[in-house]
Amino acid sequence: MTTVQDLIDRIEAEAAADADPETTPDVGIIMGSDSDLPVMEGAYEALDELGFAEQTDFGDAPDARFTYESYVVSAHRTPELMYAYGETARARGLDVIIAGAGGKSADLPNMTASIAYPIPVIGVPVQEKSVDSVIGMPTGAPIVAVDAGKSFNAALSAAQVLAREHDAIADRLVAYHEDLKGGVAADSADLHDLGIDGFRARGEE
Ligand code: AIR
Repeated sequence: MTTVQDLIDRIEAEAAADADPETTPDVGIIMGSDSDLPVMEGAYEALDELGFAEQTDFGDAPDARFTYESYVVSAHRTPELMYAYGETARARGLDVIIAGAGGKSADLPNMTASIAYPIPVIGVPVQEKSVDSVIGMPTGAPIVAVDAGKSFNAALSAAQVLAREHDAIADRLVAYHEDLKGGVAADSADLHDLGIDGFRARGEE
């Protein structure tokens, strides 16, 4: 069975490999527990929608130019792994980290933000009660965060960070927003033109 030390050894070896940045994951998704997955799934959904591919083997990048990876990392159960992940983020070629945690002591995002600094960390409070512990950082120790459960938005924010360097991602973000606008326009016209009963019937078809 894989141990925490195995994972630390793995990511430290990857950090030492001096890999071509085009082959390393661009976004790292970490979460405090696999029980956070139902909430964190929005981040995967958004990245997939923007054309990112999942990289499951650091040494074997998928064909897609932009990629993400993910791990379960607990600030309290595996602090050594959290430290190693944050500390090696830059050397492993990550450009931005999305970190989600739940409960009242949701410390993975805020601690990772300090350890991985200056790599930006986008915190996802998995529950409403996690918001304060994710965003409550002292002056000089920044974190970017989304509202409780908004992992989809966290991924869009991560893409915005990458878009400063990569026009292709900026184009995908703009196209995504145009789609959203189109959806609202279609709903608006249907609500008006079909009337409320017709609009409800549309949803039942
Ligand atoms: N958590 C895990 N390690 C430290 C913290 N704060 C969080 C997880 C999850 C919650 O504790 O992010 O939201 C409960 O985890 P579990 O594994 O008991 O379901």
